[in-house]
Amino acid sequence: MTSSKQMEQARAALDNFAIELPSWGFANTGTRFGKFVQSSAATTTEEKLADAGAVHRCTGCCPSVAVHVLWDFPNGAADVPAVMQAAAVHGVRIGAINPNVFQDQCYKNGSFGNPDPEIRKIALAHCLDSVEIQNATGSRDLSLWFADGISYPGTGSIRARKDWFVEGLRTLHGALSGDQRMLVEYKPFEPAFYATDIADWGMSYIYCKHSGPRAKVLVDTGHHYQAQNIEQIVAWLLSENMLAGFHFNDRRYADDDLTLGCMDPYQVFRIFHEICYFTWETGHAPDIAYMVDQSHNLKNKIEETIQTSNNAQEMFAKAALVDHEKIAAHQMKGDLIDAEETLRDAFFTDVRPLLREWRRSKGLPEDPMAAFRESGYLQKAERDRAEKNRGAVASYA
Ligand code: PSV
Ligand code: MN
Repeated sequence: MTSSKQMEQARAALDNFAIELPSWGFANTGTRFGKFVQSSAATTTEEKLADAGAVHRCTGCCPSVAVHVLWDFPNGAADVPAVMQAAAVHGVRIGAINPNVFQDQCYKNGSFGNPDPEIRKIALAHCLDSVEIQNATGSRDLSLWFADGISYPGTGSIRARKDWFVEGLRTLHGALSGDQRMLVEYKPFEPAFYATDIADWGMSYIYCKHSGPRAKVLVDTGHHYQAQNIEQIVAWLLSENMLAGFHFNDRRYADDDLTLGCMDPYQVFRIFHEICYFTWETGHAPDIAYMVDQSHNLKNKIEETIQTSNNAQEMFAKAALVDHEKIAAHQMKGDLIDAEETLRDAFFTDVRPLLREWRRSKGLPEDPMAAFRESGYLQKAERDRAEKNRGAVASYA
């Protein structure tokens, strides 16, 4: 039986749970084999922000949008006023700034890890320009992902590349000020296939430690080997005060960019459980940017984003329902079955009535998907954008 204290815990958790949406999730993207163009997909940064605003209006839990510098700020800081204005019009904020040092031709052999010092300089300059954008937008987080690595044994010095990374990241860290943070994302595979320069959380952690106190780890749930215990990584990073953000998505085989929780909702729940357990034990919620990183080729992008935010809220509410006193006591006594059942009790509790009640209490639609469908937004977007999307080729796969 769920006690009223647990319900209160879940309501409070929802109050403080904001999910940041990726601007790139609203544009036509796809796989490297094919792109199925959606006539309603956003074709400009303004349209991406409008779509994010539509999601936030229905869900009330997605107030900010992560942006990718090359795709959303093609003219660098000069684009800031227009982007800020569009965000304000559509009722969202600009969130994490993502530099892009993986698409230009010069990055074939890497960016911060490139053996050519001239290319390393170009990559650093782009990241420093991104800090300028961060200053101008007031975004707290600079979110870094590097495609760097080598794809064939013997084709690069793993240690030299590490040293170049340390040098670049340290310099970049020095450009941050105020409350700004630098999030370092890891990924073991793709596009490098032999030795990625930031392949796992240990490497991210070490780079952060070399960089300075503003540098923390970002966990993208799709960036792990099969069967890796992500919640254990989360628990370790929490206990070291080194976890600053997530990129949420689900996967079956690799970095599949599927809807959060579609394959393994229990894993999402276990990740959130570590966070809620930590919050209960320490008396404070960790400072984590919960971001989505998904690109949808098949489902409608806006509806899918609503589905994702709903899944995230459901799993977070379930994790907040865990009876922490009880599970801690069972763990201390070695009551394995009772401890595990305490966790499972929360996971199997239907939180949908609680979510509906929470939404009502905030003046939000009880069913965000139905509200979005009733709004006619999608039909209008199709009408307005179909022509622009005809024959569109995605900018990123
Ligand atoms: C790379 O796979 C990644 O997860 C990084 O976060 C990028 O910024 C994002 O996807 C979009 O390409
Ligand atoms: Mn990511």
